[in-house]
Amino acid sequence: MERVYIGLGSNLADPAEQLRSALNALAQLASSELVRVSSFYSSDSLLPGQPRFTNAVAALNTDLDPLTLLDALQAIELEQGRERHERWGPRTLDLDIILFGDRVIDEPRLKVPHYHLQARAFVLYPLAELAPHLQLADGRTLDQLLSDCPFVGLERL
Ligand code: A4P
Ligand code: MG
Repeated sequence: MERVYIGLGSNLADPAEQLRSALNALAQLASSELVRVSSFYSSDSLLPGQPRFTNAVAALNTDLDPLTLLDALQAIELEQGRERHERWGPRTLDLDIILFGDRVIDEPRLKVPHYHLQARAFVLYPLAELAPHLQLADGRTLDQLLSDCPFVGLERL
């Protein structure tokens, strides 16, 4: 099994409920075990004119290969996110693979570590709850990333 960190985000009218549904689906993924979930955090959207987001990070152990996991995450997004697509735009449910073990993946459909990791407090701070001593494959520590990305505008729910 490999340890994977998944970023969850929603800006539906009840985003926390959207995240809880997604976590239920993650808990039922084949060949995988949902290990821990961070607190939920609220922050303004990076996309102008959209409602605030709720974000969290989940730790998953899995035997799935990365693209199979991505397929599964996209199926969950479609099942639970698409229904209200028109109402809120495309950000109803976003499931991102933040880290997949120590792997560095650079495929058209999948870039790991997630490309915006270092710039996003709403990913870094929940990740730090689950893996405070994490070190990336390139040697950067989570501590370094956190010190470059202040806890500004983030509200722990
Ligand atoms: N893809 C490549 N790498 C990955 C990966 N590591 N994990 C590809 C998941 N998917 C990955 O994704 C587009 C394509 O990225 C996928 O088909 C997959 O093959 P998407 O989720 O359909 O599109 P997207 O979400 O618009 O792209 P992205 O980059 O995830 O959007 P952003 O930049 O994350 O913007 N503000 C707050 N406060 N909180 C948020 O969560 N999120 C966004 C979304 C904007 N503002 C936000 C938040
Ligand atoms: Mg995404």
